[in-house]
Formats: sequence, C-alpha cells, structure tokens
Amino acid sequence: MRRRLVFKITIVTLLVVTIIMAAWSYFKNVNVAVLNPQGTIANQERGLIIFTVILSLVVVIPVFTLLGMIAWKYREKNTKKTTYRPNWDGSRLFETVWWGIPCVIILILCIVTWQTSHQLDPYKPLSSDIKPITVQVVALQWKWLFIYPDQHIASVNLLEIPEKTPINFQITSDAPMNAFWIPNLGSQVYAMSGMSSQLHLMADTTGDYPGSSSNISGTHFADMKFIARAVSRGDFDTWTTRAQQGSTFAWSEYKSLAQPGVVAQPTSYDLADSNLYAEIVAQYLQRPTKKTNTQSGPQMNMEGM
Ligand SMILES: [Cu+2]
Repeated sequence: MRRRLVFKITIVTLLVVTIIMAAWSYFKNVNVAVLNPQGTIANQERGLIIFTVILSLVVVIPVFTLLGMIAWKYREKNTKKTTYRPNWDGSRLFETVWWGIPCVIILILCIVTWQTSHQLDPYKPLSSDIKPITVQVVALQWKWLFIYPDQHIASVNLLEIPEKTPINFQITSDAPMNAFWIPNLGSQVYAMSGMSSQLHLMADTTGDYPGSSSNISGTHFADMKFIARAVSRGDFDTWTTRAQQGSTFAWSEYKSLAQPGVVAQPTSYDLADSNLYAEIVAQYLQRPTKKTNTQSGPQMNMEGM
C-alpha cells in the first residue's frame, strides 16, 4: 500500500515539474510583445494585464488548492479522518466567502476598467512637448498603406516613425474589415471602409516592432504584416526626404495598389495628392437624397478627418 502511494506521488510530482519546465523553456524564448512594451500606451496596458492576472489568482489559487485537498481528503479509501454528514446543508460563513470574494473582485475590476478605458482612450491625444505626426492608415487586401499628409509621402508595409513623438493615426480600410495593431506600442483599432477611426501611440525607444492585422480578412491575411520602425528624428527626416524622391503616388497608382495581392518589399512614394485619404474614405459614403434619407443605408462617420 505504502509503496504504491509513494509511486503515485512521485509520478504526479514529476508530471507537474515537467509541465512547469516545458512552459518555462517555451516562454523564456518567446517575446510576448504585449508583455514587452516599448511605448507609453503599451506600458499602461501591461500594468493592467498584470493587475487583472494577480487579482484572478486570488480566486484561482485557493480554488484549485481546495479542489486537490477536498478530493484527497474525501477519497473513497480514506475512512479514518472524515465524517459523513448527509443532512448538512448551508453555511452562512461559506456562502459569504464564495459570493463575497467574487463580488469584491468584480467591483474592483469595474472601477479599474472604467478608469483605464478613459485613460487609454485611443481617441485621446497624448501629452507631449513634441508636435505630433499624423499618419493615415489604409488597410488593403493584403497590405498596409501609410500616408503622411504633412510630409507628402506614402509608404507600403513600412511605418517609419520618430521616437518619443506622439503619432496621431487615422485609420480606414478599402477592403474587408481589418484591425491595426502594433502590440509593442499598444491598443488595436479596427479599420473599416467608409469610416475613419483614430489612435494615438508613442514609441519610447528606437527599434523595429512587428505590426499586423488582428482581424482575419481572407486568403493572404497571414502576409498582411508590416514593420513599425521607430527611429531618431534625424533618421526620420532622412527617410522622408528619400521617400519624396520616390515615384509619384496619386489616385491611379493608389487604385492599382488597392487590387488584392501581396507586396514583396516595403516601398515608399512621393504623395501627389494630400487629400488621398479623404477620397479613399469618401468612396463608401452615399450622398443622402431627400427620398432615401429616412431609409437605413451606409452611415457617415467622418469624425476626426
Ligand atoms: Cu465601423
């Protein structure tokens, strides 16, 4: 009997240790971008993730510990230390504990979620002494177009930004719905045709951060990746100057780029039409006439344009 018990305990311990070691060796080599923030917004979001995980563990750890303890104590073969009380019902103490703790946790989460949703509102501009840069993002099938109206350039699959500078993103789509996401920098925001959404992000340090869509959009969705490259101000100016010497990018070039397909290399262009973004959004807007006015149709949302 005794030897069998020792054997069982050894097996269970070995199993647990193996799982922990496997998880550790996996995660120590994996760069989980949301846990490795490189920007103001992502930093606060990581804090929020860690806070909610710890708060959840307040429930999870005791519950699973008790599960093991109770299963062990009331196992069929244990006849010594347990009493059988078939008529026992209800305990005010236990009821208070298992309703009270979740209520308190949900209350705390409500307050924290309310506060951080307002603090991290993607439409809220970031406070900084440095003048923000506007980047207009267009999700295409299956590539990303970035328009810099003030620098008069456009770029495909490469988002170059100066470090420590607030970036004011305007986001739309000329394709099925996508989501614009740079996990190292913060929040994702949906890209939808006929709509212009906003997002404010800032990179604290220079580096290449992976960007993608977090909303599946067809065959080559997995190729729909871009690099968010945070560089020094000088390097950014050099890059914009070089892009201005690239080939011209106007409506007709845009239309051929917007055809479904994958681009092999990031490319930059000289922007011919600084109104391009508004025109892309406007393609999906129906001019309301007196008769169709009352019917449901595409809704206008030119907020932030
Ligand atoms: Cu929408």
